[in-house]
Amino acid sequence: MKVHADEVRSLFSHAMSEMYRAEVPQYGTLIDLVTEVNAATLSNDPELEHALRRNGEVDRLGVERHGAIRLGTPEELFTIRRVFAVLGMYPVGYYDLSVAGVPVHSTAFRPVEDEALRRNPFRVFTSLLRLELIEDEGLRKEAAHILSDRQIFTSRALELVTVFEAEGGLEQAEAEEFVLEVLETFRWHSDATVTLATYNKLHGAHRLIADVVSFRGPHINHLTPRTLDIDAVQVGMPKRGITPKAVIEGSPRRNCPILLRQTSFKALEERIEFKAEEGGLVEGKHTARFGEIEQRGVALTPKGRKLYDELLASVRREVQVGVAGSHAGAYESQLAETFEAFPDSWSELRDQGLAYFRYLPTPTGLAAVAREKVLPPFDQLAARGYLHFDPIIYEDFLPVSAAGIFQSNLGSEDQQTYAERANRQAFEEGLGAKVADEFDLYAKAQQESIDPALAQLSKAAGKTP
Ligand code: OOG
Ligand code: NI
Repeated sequence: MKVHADEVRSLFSHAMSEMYRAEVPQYGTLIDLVTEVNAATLSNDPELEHALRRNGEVDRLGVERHGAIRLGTPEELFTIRRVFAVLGMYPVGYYDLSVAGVPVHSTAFRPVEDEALRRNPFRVFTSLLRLELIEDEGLRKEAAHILSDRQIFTSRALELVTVFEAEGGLEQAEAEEFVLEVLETFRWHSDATVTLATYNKLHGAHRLIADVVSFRGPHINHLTPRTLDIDAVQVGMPKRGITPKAVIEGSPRRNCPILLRQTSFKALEERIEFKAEEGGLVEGKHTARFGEIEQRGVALTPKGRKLYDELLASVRREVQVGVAGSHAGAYESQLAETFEAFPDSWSELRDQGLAYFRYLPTPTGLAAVAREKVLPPFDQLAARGYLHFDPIIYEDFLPVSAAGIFQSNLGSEDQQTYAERANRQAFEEGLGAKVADEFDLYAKAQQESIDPALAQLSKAAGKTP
């Protein structure tokens, strides 16, 4: 019998978490802190606990996390899409980070169906290096040559992808083997494939280029658990010896969380063995891996997102936070003040069409329509208490936040700008598929809750829907 992709993804996300915990001790500390904060938040807020339970989110909370990798070539991107498909993960969204001085563009591989998201929402933010943004032609060619020589997937992983594609699934033993094989692609290597001199040249062009080109594979650079109270975790981190970045990315703290708030802590500095020009090995260091936490809120409609983007842009025009954290206080007060313009109750967010919700008929509503034998128009149902609505959680990423996360781990010396901008078409050509539109997915999830809710109410009213 074939194993369900959701099951393979759960095995995989668990294996990744174990690997990362063994490799990066601070990740384990962070997981413990997040687990404590989440338990405390749920016990202090029974209403939140009920809402999460209705939405099937309580169970996924403990296993929920995202990771990130950076790939070197379009061929790697093409193959990773096939690998993630075995795990029930598909590319959603296009993120252009070149505007923020990071020479990559990205997508997020994630489950897309409600049921799959409930089982395990594991996501991987996947970036592709844009070598065309390296100005020095010699270096660009050298980097391309180094990358063309590497194979980031094991041959058995590739075989099993082919089996999956031919047979529409993997058997249990194959699935377990696949997870172990794919783990190899994400593993850290403390030995570089290049000389220290080449590493330094690549590093001079951009630290990220050195990170992608100098190693055998796209090591996972962070794994991020989801917290229900990011402010509490931010405050709790220093007490456990972890220093977070100066400000939390995203909206300010609100009653009704929107989109995504994130914070990270600095990469470890790790010892690396480089090849020596004269043969043998030479020791150096490299920083790539870091920690991050996130709090997820309601998915916004295009109208809501436009408002969010405008408010955030205005704050960032007013106050720029330095890499070392200067002006962090001013930024936070400006953010709080500016976001007062963003409605902060579920009913306003819904009435103004700013966010997506999942609907359920209420017992009151079912009883009332059964008595009255009529079904009031849709837009009156929530106001009358016939329909209950819960926020649909944002499952994606935010380019401005992602740029802030990249930058906080790169350091000031790497701030630069690139003339060339988004190139979604080239990205999708490499990927070998179109990326899904996140708004379409949320609108569909909302509609898929409205349809059965209305059918139930119609049935209670004695009408055929
Ligand atoms: C990815 C940074 C972006 C997020 O959560 O927005 C990211 C990277 O550093 O490779 O992970
Ligand atoms: Ni992240």
